[in-house]
Amino acid sequence: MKYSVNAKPYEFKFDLKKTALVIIDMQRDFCYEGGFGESLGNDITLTKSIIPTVEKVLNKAREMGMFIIHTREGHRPDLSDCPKAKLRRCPTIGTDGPMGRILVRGEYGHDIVDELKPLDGEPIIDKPGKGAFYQTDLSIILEKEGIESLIVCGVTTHVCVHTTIREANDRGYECLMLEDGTAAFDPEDQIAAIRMINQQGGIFGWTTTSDKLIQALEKGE
Ligand code: TIU
Repeated sequence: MKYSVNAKPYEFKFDLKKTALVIIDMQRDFCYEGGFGESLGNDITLTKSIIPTVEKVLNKAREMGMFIIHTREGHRPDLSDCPKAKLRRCPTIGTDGPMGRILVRGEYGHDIVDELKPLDGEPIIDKPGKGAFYQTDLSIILEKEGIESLIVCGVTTHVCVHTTIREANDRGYECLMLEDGTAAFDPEDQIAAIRMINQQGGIFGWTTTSDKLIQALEKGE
């Protein structure tokens, strides 16, 4: 079944069977007080605020039978997969916080927020970097499923969402980013990040809103 979404810079067309919803790093570490995001000096109000929107999209995608992928940024407990250069600029990684050790796999803060908890059969990609393709098995999973298009939401727009879309674009995937299903800590970064995707005729892909996507899914082509 084919669908067409009103998007920028023009209509985004996709085949449901060849499309994955990719939810980037909706972890407590980025959405709650005392996590990684806050430890870097950010206000997490905006990242937390998109949880209901992402939940609405996730529920619709599940209802439609879309392939769903969740990602988490984080490291092994011994931090052996955390580059020294990353640790130098993010020295809170691995330190104790109110949700456990910051950005460490297996800790409460590292996991995905309750509202967006993955279901059995929805792959979780644990990634050591910002991009979801780097040092992960995401490519293998997408190829095996015959995926050609990605609908991307999550946090943060200008960092992990952008890096993943840029990696995906270079690998030949068509990406639609949800403007209200993504968030940056600073609204100025959000505006710039959206423009950087859909500018120049869609240099990295398309952007739209969750309502427009849901409308398109309800209508069909
Ligand atoms: N710092 C920041 O904006 N983001 C990250 O470090 N990781 C993700 O975006 N997930």
